[in-house]
Amino acid sequence: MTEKRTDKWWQDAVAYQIYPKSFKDSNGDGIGDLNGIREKIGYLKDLGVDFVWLNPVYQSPNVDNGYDISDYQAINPEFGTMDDMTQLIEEAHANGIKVIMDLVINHTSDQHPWFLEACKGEDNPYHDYYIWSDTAEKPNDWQSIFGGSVWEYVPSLKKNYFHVFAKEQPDLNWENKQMRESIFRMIRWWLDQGIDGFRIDAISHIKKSSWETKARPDWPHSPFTNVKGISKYLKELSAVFKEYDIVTVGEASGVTAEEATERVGNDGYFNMIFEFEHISLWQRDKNEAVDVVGLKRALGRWQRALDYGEGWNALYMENHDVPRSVSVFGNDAPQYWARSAKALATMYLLLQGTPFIYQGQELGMPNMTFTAIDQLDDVTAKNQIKALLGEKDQATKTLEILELMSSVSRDNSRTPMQWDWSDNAGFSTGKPWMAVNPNHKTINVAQQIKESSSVLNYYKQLIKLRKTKDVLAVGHYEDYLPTDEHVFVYERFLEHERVLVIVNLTKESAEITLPQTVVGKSWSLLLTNMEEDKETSAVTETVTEKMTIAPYQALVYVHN
Ligand code: TEU
Ligand code: CA
Repeated sequence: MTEKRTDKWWQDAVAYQIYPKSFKDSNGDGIGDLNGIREKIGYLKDLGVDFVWLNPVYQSPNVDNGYDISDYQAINPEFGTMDDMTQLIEEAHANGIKVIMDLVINHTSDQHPWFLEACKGEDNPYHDYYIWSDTAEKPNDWQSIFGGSVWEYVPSLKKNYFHVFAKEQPDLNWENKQMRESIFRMIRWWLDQGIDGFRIDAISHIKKSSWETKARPDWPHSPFTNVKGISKYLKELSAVFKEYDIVTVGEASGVTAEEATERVGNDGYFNMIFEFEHISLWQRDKNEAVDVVGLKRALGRWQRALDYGEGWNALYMENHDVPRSVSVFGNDAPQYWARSAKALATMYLLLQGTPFIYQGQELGMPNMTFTAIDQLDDVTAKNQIKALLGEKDQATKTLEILELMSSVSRDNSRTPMQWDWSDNAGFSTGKPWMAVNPNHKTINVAQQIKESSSVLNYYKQLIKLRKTKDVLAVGHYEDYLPTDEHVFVYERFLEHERVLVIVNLTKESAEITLPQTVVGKSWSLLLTNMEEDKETSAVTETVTEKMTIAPYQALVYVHN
């Protein structure tokens, strides 16, 4: 009699993010495509996910892998056709999987017809679809997120246009009503194709400050991130969304937990947002130890802020913009690789919110070891490499750059999905557009399906657990031991149901002392990532006041 405690399907759902270019190639050209995704619907169903988010598949010159759109209402031929898209939606739906798409509306490609028109002259009706300086002079020294000035000069117009990202990604002018109407028409058109919602790209940046505003010293992007007045546009956008029964997830960099309810509360603009606090804790250097206290503080703050119906969290540890979580937050050394991948999964998949799994994360795919500069593809990696190569002599510099890129580049998460042991990891019969990680010989889907204790099978267990226990879907959140530097301890509770999660996020074994509110209850072990050690004393079947938690050990207990 598991009566669902929520009427919102997406609160009970698990999402899976697909980076189409690297997921599955169906026709041997080395590029993943829509028909490749169709081939893998069975895999997704078996994993237990309820909806997929596709990174952009629209027409694009691919300066930023599809985030530079030249036609919103066309599929990039390298991914297939509109018919393939329709088929994909139909087949996914037939298998109980919904499909959401990426909505990139802060900017277009510089090859979009609107921008080509805009450059023809000030009288052109599309000129004001973009943002221009009054004169040849750059209005300020704001720095773009991808490096360099936000301004790019157009000689024929003797003016500059504004871009938050690459110069090939001119920002749309949200102050212009016609522009907004064009975007809203496009949104409705896609929703009428039967998709189930959107992940909304870079939405924090659609409003810009007045040109004389100074960037905050600690935050160069402050003049164009969550600027006062943005609500007007978010409200209009959400009114369009509300015409449909869909799910919306905003990519909300810079939004704090305190501000979140305005975005995702009952009258919010989105159903959920991707916050950046926890993920920003370590993008810099992999040698930096994980700040467990900081991670707990960030995640706990978001859990509490949106609990009790205040809003809803989107939970994630990876996406196409960040290196692999097992290498950054976990530990990809052989003895800890699988265990730490499972520890991270336990830690975030049982929080309150809708979990997003990024392709390959469910295998514990680690970062890539790049061995040649031309293996790197990402526009930001290339910019960074160009700047670094300028400095020292080439040979020594190259090695340093490769080492750096192997830990920080967005390309780490964009290597092809590892389906099997074969040469191209079962991703393609042709030459993959991007180097396959050599570790696919041991880390791949085929292998992990066979092994009962694999990371993949552990993910399946966690997903199943979320689905069978109401307390994990909608229960409240409470954490303990906030200052403990190794272990994350939290509880989910709903009326009489209680689940206790204990995860050591470090490579040191840790002693913890649990509070009486926890110890006073009787608990039994529901799940652990050290199943194989159950016979030994490493895993305790019940909760005691003093516990020793092994490196990267995860324990999930249920109150009897
Ligand atoms: O990323 C957006 C992004 O990186 C910023 O929103 C973020 O604000 C910044 O890191 C904080 O300073 C999205 C896509 O996910 C990414 O792949 C694209 O490259 C980018 O937008 C441009 O479309
Ligand atoms: Ca292909």
